[in-house]
Amino acid sequence: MSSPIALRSALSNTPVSYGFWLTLPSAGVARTILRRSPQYTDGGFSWVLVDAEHGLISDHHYYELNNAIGHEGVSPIVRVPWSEEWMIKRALDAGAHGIMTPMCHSAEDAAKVVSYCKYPPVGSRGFGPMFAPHAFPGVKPDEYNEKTHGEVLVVVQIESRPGVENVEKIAAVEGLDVLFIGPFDLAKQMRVTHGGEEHEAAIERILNAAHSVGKKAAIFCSGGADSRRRIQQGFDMVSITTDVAVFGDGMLQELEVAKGNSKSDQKKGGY
Ligand code: 3PY
Ligand code: MG
Repeated sequence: MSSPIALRSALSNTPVSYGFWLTLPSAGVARTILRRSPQYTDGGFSWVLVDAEHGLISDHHYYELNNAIGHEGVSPIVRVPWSEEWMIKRALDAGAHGIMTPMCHSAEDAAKVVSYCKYPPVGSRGFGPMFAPHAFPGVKPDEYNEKTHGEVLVVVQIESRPGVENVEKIAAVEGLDVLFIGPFDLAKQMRVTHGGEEHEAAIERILNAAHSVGKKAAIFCSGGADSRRRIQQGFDMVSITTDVAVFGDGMLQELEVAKGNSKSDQKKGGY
């Protein structure tokens, strides 16, 4: 099945959908990473999480970021700061291919997010898609209104104790596509050790709840090894790392090579 939304196609047609976290409001950073990566059909990225919850990104950056990412054949998924209708509407009107909301605690919370993402009669999204189609290559204005908007991905984060306790009911909400685990908040909100038994049991329960109703399960990962482990556990969608982690680690690694403290096996030329 092919969709104007790359991530929707990737979730249907590939075993794992890879993404990364964009925290800097830079289309140049997003495009630089995506231009160096293979197409998602060859195992590259199918989504970028545009982080307006904890990143330096805000409302006025959405349009440019969504367009840059969308025109690389990849889906911009905007994590809005909170599950407010007006925040979701602004991100969708600026061309988000999907919305992610933090801290979903109940089926009612999830149903509201679905409603905010869809036009009536399904939901309550206000109408004004003047700019939204621009981030979908080849989609004409009427095509966005008639078809594409209904395919935008609805992703909620499960990262609290009530979220875990209600996760089977949340997963069953119609129109919800993905349960996304925020492992850091999950541990803190549950007041359990990150990586400990209760934390891992909660993660497993969320994964199973999603799969038991045919929904997708996703998780934030702190690097490739973490992602690998979660793929082997059965996750459908993993983030690899963040832009800032790569910049910080990469710069430090080269500094250590320059100081003779570690070896580089890469022969680099140019920038
Ligand atoms: C968390 O770990 O809490 C997240 O939301 C990932 O960014
Ligand atoms: Mg979180």
